[in-house]
Amino acid sequence: MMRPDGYSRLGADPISPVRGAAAVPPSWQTTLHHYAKSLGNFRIALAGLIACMTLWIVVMFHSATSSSSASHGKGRTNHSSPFDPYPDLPVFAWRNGTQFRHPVPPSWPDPWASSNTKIAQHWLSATRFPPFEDAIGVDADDAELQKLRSKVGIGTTRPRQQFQVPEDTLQRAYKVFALSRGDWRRQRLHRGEGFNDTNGRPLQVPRDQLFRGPTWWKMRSLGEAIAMPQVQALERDERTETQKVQDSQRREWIRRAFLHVWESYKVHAWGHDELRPLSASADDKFSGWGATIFDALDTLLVMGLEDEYLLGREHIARVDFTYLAPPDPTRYATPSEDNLPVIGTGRTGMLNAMPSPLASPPGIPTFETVIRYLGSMISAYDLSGDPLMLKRAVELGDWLLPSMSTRSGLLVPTYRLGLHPDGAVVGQVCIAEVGSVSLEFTRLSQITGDPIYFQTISRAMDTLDNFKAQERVPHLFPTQINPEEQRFLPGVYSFGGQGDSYYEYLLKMHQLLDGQAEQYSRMYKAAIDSARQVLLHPITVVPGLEDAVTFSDLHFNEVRDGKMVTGLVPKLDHLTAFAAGMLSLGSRLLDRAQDLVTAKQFMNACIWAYDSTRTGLGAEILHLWSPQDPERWTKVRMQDGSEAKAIKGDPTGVRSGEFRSIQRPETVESLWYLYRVTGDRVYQDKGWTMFTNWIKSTIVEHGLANLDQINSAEPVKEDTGIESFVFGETFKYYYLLFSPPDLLSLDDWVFTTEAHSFKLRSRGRQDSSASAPFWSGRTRLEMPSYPLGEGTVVQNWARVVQAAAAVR
Ligand code: DMJ
Repeated sequence: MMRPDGYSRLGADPISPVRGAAAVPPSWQTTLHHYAKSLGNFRIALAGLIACMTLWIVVMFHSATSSSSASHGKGRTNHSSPFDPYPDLPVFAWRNGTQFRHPVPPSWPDPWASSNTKIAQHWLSATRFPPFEDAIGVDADDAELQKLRSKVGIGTTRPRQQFQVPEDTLQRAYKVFALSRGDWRRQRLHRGEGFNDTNGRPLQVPRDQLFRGPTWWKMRSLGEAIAMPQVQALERDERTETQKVQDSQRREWIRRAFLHVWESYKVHAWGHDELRPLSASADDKFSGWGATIFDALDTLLVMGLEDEYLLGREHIARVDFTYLAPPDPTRYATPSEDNLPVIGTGRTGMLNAMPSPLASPPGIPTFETVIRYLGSMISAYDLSGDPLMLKRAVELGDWLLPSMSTRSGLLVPTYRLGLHPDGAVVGQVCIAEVGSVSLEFTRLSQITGDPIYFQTISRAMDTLDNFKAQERVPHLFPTQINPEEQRFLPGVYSFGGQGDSYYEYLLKMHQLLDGQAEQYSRMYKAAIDSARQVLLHPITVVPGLEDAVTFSDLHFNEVRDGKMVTGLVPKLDHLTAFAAGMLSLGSRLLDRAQDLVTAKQFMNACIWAYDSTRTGLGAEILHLWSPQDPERWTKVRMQDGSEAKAIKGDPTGVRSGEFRSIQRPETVESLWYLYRVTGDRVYQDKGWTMFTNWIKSTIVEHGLANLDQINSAEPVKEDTGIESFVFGETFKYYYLLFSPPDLLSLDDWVFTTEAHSFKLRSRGRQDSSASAPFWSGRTRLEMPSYPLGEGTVVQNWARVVQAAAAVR
């Protein structure tokens, strides 16, 4: 399955050959022994034997990977290795495994002074974005800047003035929708489903109709809350004055870069999901509810951009969650007064038979809707106490509840609001999607006091906890599972795309619940122990790169050419980079010291992935050479005329890659966790270098462009939408990396997979309306006087254009 954000990442390369032999480590023998013991009859035992053998093969591959590290990493030759065609030649190695140097740029007055583009003076100048009072340590008294301070906290423009749909045209459109739904009603509706007769909107499935699980399922009772160990290295801000100045200067550039894109979004794409920065246009990949505004809400609050937040909340108040806009807005571009679509009086066609460019998507992407839309509103509520956010989060949460009204409790991946699965089977689903909506629903229960959301996700988590698989990598899940087919779990086991946040949420649920449910820490610890054995291995194919590990993908029992194949595909996937942050958080919360060592080693690899390219940006995926592949070596002639052997690849050690960048957050996310957990400023400098390289390569007049060919001197800028997570995650993590340690301390807040921060009850108050750490009170945040959910301008126009097309 390919997700809209290009999430799906199945290894494109053939599975690495499984060769070599090594003793199975005792821990694995024990695991496999227990595994076999639990198998009852002969058939099961046979299946178990096959599973054990495949796991044994995996372990052998893994051991071979580990043993080869000693020879390459240190540049020694290995005379006996069958995988080295030039055993007698010395190894050629770059320092830190990279031929490129990306020095730490200055923080002030111009980080891009050495580049040709006048970024600091032009796009990010103080004239466009006046700095905050006291926001920067130097130039704070500059007379020019003082004059500009009247604009503190504001962007520079109003959102695009959009032509409102005249009321009578809108009403006619609603009538068409109502008539068309009447057609649908003649088809069979399920229990609890229905439509509003006047406007055709779906009705919410009543709570008492929801399928809450088979009678044997009982909600586990929660235990006592436990005192969580301290996560952050420093309790107080112990930075020197010089460090504070430098941090504030860096923060200031990040704020201006954010505003550069945000302003452009306001002018060219307001209300749409994403801005396309080359054509200054928009797209609607996530239902057309304005994903960028939602995802940006808490970043606006954290950056102190309160006026921008007020604009955003006006939009949130109007979004109609029951309506999904067609994905390409150019097909229903906002008409003008003299060009109104005519809604005829002829026969009403079925809306679902609409020509495809005008058709609404069949449903919402449930997981994305939870992490981008629901999570952002809960976070905005926790940060500001804004009652509107709570109200709309509850509304959306209620719409989403029936998506888990399935036999297993796992969510329906593409869900039509108002539909009631009523205990139906869900089929094949992605583990990251079904396993990582728990934080959002749990926090919703905490802030409302209504247990239904937590109960609903608990049933899904119990299904995952109780999986009865005979053939499986213990405690891990492949990226695709079918809860109705639990016995065999072949497929790709990964910390990357489609696997990632399932593991992340086990740990963070433990934190959010103050350890009240043992299930989450137990599942997390078991999963990480297993992943350490089967997915984690040292990077040995990059001479000069010291102390670096990666989490590769394990392809387990996949059928290829009629044979079952198991093997590790050595790689470094940008999406896996979050794991360094997760492991460092877990090392503190669950007292797992070795996980912090691994986190640092994995961080080294992720930093190398940026350092080793020409742009200093990280690729989507790097497929690494297998340390057992003799083809990886080539002979090179040194300057002094002697011969040496070098590992192929650019970057060295990379066999092939996807050299695209959609400005993902995972690497800076982990830098931030490691900085907060260790207090080591080296992670800040790495982040600063990455940030300046990012802006240098991507900045264009209307935003920051996604790139192709990032490992070339001239990367190709793409006119694809800027993902909303750039506003919600990438910018926020960069900003926090240079913020005082008590700004969203990891001891007080837990971050969702979309970087939305939820208040921890042990430290903060349960009811956020009483405490609003990120709202100054200049404006009182009250419920709007107009009705909520009436539709944004974008939605209303799309509806009118659809209605006009539906009446023949
Ligand atoms: C985000 O939408 C979330 O972090 C998700 O869990 C996976 N990746 C993207 C950002 O890369």
